[in-house]
Amino acid sequence: MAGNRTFTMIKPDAVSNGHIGAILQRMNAAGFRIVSMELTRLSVAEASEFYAIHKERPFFGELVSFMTSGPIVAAVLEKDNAVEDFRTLIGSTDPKQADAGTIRADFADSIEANAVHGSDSDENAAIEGQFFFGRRAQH
Ligand code: FUP
Repeated sequence: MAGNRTFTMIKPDAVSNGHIGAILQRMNAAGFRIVSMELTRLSVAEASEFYAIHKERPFFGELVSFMTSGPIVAAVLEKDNAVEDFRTLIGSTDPKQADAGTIRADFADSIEANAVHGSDSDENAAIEGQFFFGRRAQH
């Protein structure tokens, strides 16, 4: 059965471009409830751990430096079928491939500076929510 929680980050590009409010509005309008949320900044160690699955990829160093370049908004969101529905809402990783009307199509600058993160599985949603919020992700 699909879970009802996902984890998101509004990434440094979208925060510095002033899109926090517009992106949260899209999430709420699509039926996601905010369970936990924090404006914070990742250390190099935290970004490296979060993206450890990509550590052998050629873009890893640039990804870590981008994700630590400014504040992010981390949040746990709740909705039926949360992981899949949220990935539909944000669109493809590369904004040039993202469907019209998705968050990445409308707010992302590039495949790296792609405005938002969304968990890719229920298991990773739980791991990522725990990584940021610990037991507070359980509210
Ligand atoms: P997604 O699940 O859509 O966030 O995409 P991935 O897990 O494939 O990638 C995670 C992050 O790595 C992306 F958000 C941005 C970065 N990335 C690049 O910078 N270059 C690439 O070619 C692919 C991903």
